[in-house]
Amino acid sequence: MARTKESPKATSALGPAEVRKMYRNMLLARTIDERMWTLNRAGKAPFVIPCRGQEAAQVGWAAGLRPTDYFLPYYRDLGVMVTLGYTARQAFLSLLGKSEDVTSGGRQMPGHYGWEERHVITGSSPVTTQVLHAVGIAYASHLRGEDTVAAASLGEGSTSQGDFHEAMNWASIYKLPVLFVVENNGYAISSPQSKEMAVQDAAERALGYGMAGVTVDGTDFFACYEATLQAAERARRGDGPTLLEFKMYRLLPHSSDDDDRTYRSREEVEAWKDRDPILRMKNHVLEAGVMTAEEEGALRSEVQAEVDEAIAYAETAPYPPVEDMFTHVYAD
Ligand SMILES: Cc1ncc(C[n+]2csc(CCOP(=O)(O)OP(=O)(O)O)c2C)c(N)n1
Ligand SMILES: [Mg+2]
Repeated sequence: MARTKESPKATSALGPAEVRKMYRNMLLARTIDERMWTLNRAGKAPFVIPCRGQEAAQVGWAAGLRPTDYFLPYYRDLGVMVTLGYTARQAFLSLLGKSEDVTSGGRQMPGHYGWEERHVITGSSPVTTQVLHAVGIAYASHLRGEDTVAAASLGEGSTSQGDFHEAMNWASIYKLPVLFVVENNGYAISSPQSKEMAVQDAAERALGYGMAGVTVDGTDFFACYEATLQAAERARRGDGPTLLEFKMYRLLPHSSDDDDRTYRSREEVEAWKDRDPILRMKNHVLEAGVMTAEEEGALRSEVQAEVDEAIAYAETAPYPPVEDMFTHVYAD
């Protein structure tokens, strides 16, 4: 029933090559995100749900798990997908609804991630349904005696849904290997946290269910990664689920259809840019000598080139054939 606040750590078991890889994942997610926004503003992509500001937590929690585990990400989790091997090409094929899209063959809305090969379970548009699915998957793993963890992520606003409480209750009673990953970005569209819950930290909700809850600086990759490793270890030992709360800030509007100027000041948004996770990780890799400034610049160019190529590929890729419209919709 531990509840702790973990301080950011700059050290971890990761070697320099792995840290570089994690930074690359964060940069790739950010660069894809930026270009998706541009495509939307140019009228080429109908809907974008940005991840900007949440990359440290997303890459951190995905990297803290194993490929054999089960992933139930939510719509903002591009960083999770990139860490699982999702390429820039795949991201833009999905955004533009092309037939090669691995998440659904161009059927799902953008941000509704699914990838059978990597154990990513497709999500529904009603928020929080994925946490119940994670508990069911963990229960099945437990019955089969498998050593796997199911991790579901959600926003802090979604922790006020009934589904979340039913899922935590059941998972804790049966000590199931589940991680409830809360990406707390301070808002549920226009509602600030103070109008979503009467507690300071969403992790406090774990106490009522007799399970572990930790609050972590979600802008610090290392803190997120380490906290996930610890929670996964607890789950695999049979010591039950953990509610991981990563605190961060959504640097962009909720979606490409939202105007955040109506509910938050520009000063507030600007102030959070000092804790931009990409900036923090960049400072770390330079200060720790993981990369030189030249190498860091070259990495950025490499990622930009990958994204340019991916957009060109996805724009010319074919749409699904019309005769596929009802596949998977009705039983034959
Ligand atoms: C059950 C349900 N209610 C409302 C919505 C509309 N909706 C979509 S996202 C969202 C905000 C969720 O906020 P939060 O959980 O904090 O995640 P964030 O978008 O901030 O990452 C809402 C209300 C929905 N999709 N499903
Ligand atoms: Mg939120």
